[in-house]
Amino acid sequence: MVLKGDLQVVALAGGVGGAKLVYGLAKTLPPDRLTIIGNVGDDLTLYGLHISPDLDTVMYTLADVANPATGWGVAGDTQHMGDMLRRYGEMPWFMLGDKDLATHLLRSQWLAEGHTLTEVTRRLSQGLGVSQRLLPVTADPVSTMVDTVELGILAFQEYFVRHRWQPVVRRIWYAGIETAHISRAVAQAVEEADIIVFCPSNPMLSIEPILAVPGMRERLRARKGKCVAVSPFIGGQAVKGPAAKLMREQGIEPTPAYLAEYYGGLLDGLVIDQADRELAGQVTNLPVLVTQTLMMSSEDKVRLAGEVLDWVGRL
Ligand code: FO1
Repeated sequence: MVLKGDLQVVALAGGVGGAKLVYGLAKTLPPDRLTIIGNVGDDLTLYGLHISPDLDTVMYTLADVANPATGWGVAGDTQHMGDMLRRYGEMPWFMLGDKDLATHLLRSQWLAEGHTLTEVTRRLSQGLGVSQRLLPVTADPVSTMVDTVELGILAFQEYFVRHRWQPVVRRIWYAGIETAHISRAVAQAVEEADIIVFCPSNPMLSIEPILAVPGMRERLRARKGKCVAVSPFIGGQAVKGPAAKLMREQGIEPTPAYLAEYYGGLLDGLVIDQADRELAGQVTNLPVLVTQTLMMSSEDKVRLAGEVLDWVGRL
C-alpha cells in the first residue's frame, strides 16, 4: 500500500485513457478507498437504449472484463445482434456487442422504472463484482456537442465514432449542463477526498463536462485534499483520440503550461511525461512531477498510480 492510514482517493475519469489510470489506482488501493466520478457527456440513446460509454469503460475495466484491444466494450464479445441488424439493412456505426447489450438493456429498464443513473450504475457495477464506487458526475442528462466546419453540429458519438473525430471542431458545449446537479454522493466524495486525481482523459471532452456541472468547481475549490491532474499529452500529442487535435483547433497548444492554466487554479500539482521534461519549466505556478505517463501494460498503470499517490502524499 502506498498510502498510510485510510486516505480517500477520488478519480475523475472519462473513457479509455482515464480508465487506464483508474485500473492502476484500483490495483494500488483497497476498494473502499477509491471513488471514480465519471463523465456522462458521451451518453447516447440508440435503438431506444441509454448507453453510457465512459461509465461502462470504467466499470468493465474495474471488473476486469474490458476488451483489452479497444479499451471499450466487453472482452470476447460477439456481434450476433449486429449481424441481425445488418440483415435488416440497418448498418450500425456504433457497434454494440451482445454482452455489452445486456448492460444497456438493464440500464434502460431500470431508468424507465424510475431509478437514477447513480443507482443504476451502482447496481450494474456491483453486479459485475466491482467494489469501488463508480459515480456519474450527475444523474441528469448532459450531452457533449460539437460544431464542426464540415458537418455543422454533431452529437459527441457522431463526431467521435461515426466521423472518427476528423471534422474540424469550432465549438464544444455540453447541452443540459446548466440544469444538471451533482449528486449528493459526488458532493460527499469530493468533500471527503484526501486526494483527487484528474485522470489522463481528454480535458475538453471528458474532464471539462465533469467540472462544468454547476457546483463541481466550487466544491473542488473548497476541498480539504490535494488535487492533481495527469496530462493526457505526450510530446504535444494525445496518446489516443482527438485531445491534441481539438486543442489546436481551438487555437491552443497542448502543453503542460496550458493544461495547468486550463484547469484554472483547481490543481495542487501536474504530472507530465518525460518526453515533455523541458517544458516543465514553463509551469510556474504548480509543482510538476515528470515521469513516464504512457501506460501500455498493467505494470505501467500500477506504477504510475503508485508514483502519483506517493508524490501527492508529499505535496
Ligand atoms: N468506439 C468506436 O470507435 N467505435 C464503436 O463502435 C464504439 C462502440 C461503443 C459501444 C459501447 C461503448 O461503451 C463504447 C463504444 N465506443 C466505440 C467507444 C466510445 O465511443 C468512447 O469510448 C467514448 O465515448 C469516448 O471515450
